[in-house]
Amino acid sequence: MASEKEAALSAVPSDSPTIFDKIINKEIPANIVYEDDKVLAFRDINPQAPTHILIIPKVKDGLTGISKAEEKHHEILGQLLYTAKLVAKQEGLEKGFRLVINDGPDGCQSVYHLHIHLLGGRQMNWPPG
Ligand code: TR5
Repeated sequence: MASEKEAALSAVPSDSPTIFDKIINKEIPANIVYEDDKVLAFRDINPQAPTHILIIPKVKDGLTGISKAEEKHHEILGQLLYTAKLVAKQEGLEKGFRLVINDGPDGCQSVYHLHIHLLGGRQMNWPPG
């Protein structure tokens, strides 16, 4: 069976609903760590670090990925980043953390609903793979 990342390499960018819509609508369970009227944050099902959380806009509004951002998205983009900082604090990541946005096939994006990965709880490496 193909891994999530192998699947990403063949994923076709699309504006169709994704698994994240089902999480937003509470149709499938997720380990939610933060929620307000605009933003949802939940634990990644396949964690790449002791803390691995995805921060997403509740309304996609065309934001399949960061490359689709337009001027009208300034506010939600700021809210997503600020939420990442809040959640990092909530998770006790005082020693630091990493934020990642994968975009498109070369970026190894697998879910076409904008999301910020918050990774922490271990020493990160650089350069990333
Ligand atoms: O590869 P990109 O950057 O698009 O990140 C997508 C992320 O969504 C991956 O890290 C996946 O592990 C994560 N993912 C995929 C599913 C899922 C999830 N995180 C939480 N819950 C999930 N469910 C219920 N289903 C998924 N298919």
